[in-house]
Amino acid sequence: MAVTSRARVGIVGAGPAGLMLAQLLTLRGIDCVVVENRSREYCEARQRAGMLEAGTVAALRAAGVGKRLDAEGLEHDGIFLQFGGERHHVNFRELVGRTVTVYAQTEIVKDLIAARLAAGAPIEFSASRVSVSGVTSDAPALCYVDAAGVAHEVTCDVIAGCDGFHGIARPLVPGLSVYERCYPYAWLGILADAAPSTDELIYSRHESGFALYSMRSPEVSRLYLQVPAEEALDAWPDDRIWAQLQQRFALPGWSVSEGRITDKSITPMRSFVAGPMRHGRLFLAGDAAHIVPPCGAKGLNLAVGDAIVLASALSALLLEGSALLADAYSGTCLRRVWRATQFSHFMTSMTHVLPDDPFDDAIQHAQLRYVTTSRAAATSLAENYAGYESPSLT
Ligand code: RFL
Ligand code: PHB
Repeated sequence: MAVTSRARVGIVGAGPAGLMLAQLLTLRGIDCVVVENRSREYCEARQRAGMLEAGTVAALRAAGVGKRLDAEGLEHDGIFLQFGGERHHVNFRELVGRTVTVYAQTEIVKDLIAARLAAGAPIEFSASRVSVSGVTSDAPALCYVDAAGVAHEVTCDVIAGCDGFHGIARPLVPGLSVYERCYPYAWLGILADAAPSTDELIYSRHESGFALYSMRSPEVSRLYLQVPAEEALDAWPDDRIWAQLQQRFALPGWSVSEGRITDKSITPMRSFVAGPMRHGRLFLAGDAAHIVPPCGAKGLNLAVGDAIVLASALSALLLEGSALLADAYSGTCLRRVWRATQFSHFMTSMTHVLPDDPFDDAIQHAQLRYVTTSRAAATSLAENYAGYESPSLT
């Protein structure tokens, strides 16, 4: 027999989308349960995103989790675009009056978990057999077995599927429209104990492939290399990685500072959008509904954006009985998602090398020259990178 209980909102997944939604609902006095199938340690260590739009920073502050972000986040005025042996600065602050901030997803997840636990609200980590039922009824249920092996059935008003790309929520939406593009390359990402030798991120298009220079702190670098899709990690010993990074970022009198590699992984690149993001009383948020290639740094920002829109919609629905925002939720999110999908596709296509494709090569150089010489083109890039129509907490 399962232990039965009630919560207004059942949240599946303790990634940025689920944790931010839980934080915002709690601040509005709406109780929720958060069920996560991985351990707390795993969630807090999973290396992923790092670049936050100004709107995301403002939202995290307004949600009461901005203290460490303000102390440790690295504010950036723009990015460098490198190609043809030259490095060009695109200055967002000057072009659109906004900045971006490097603060790792691991730290946001830690801050949100700490805030929830400090408020006395639990998170069911290491849950198993997580399932959702009755989403077209008035009382959907979230069932799971907790870490101690006890079965639970939580009756809710609403379920939020914040369980990422491989979760259980999206398949519960019938008649989903799916739009997908898989790219013929992947990103090999490393974390290294090395002081970054650049103050802004460098997106470099080189004949050997794309490379991105990012960072996590004044002592830790985060670097990525374009590698073929389906590439094995074994093919990339540390010395090969550093040699490729030195080659792809090379400029006279400048080099990448090297150090001990502490994390290494390969991520496939895909664009994926599924809609509608709602079925009955089930709402999808974040990677559960959409994935963008990481070039352009949109995934985490979209996940936080969905959580903001959903928190307002659920407050109106559950506290005031108004379904207006809930009915508009999917359309509101998908408009922003498609803007970010187009931008990420644009950034990826402009900088990643397709072997033996001279036409694509020439188009890329024409586009890179355009965004680094035309103020109008640079402004468009800056406006999208810094966040176009990001939802805010009001
Ligand atoms: P997440 O982070 O995948 O969290 C989903 C959570 O749900 C759990 N889960 C389940 N829980 C219970 N029951 C089940 N059946 C479950 N199935 C899954 C999972 O364990 C997990 O804890 O999704 P969310 O919250 O939507 O957040 C999305 C972001 O994580 C993602 O979009 C970003 O990391 C993407 N991304 C970047 N985004 C940016 O905005 N800026 C960046 O600079 C950036 N860089 C990146 C990235 C993603 C990368 N990878 C590895 C995909 C760089 C990389 C390399
Ligand atoms: C990162 O710091 O991990 C990062 C930054 C910018 C991107 C992707 C990833 O476009």
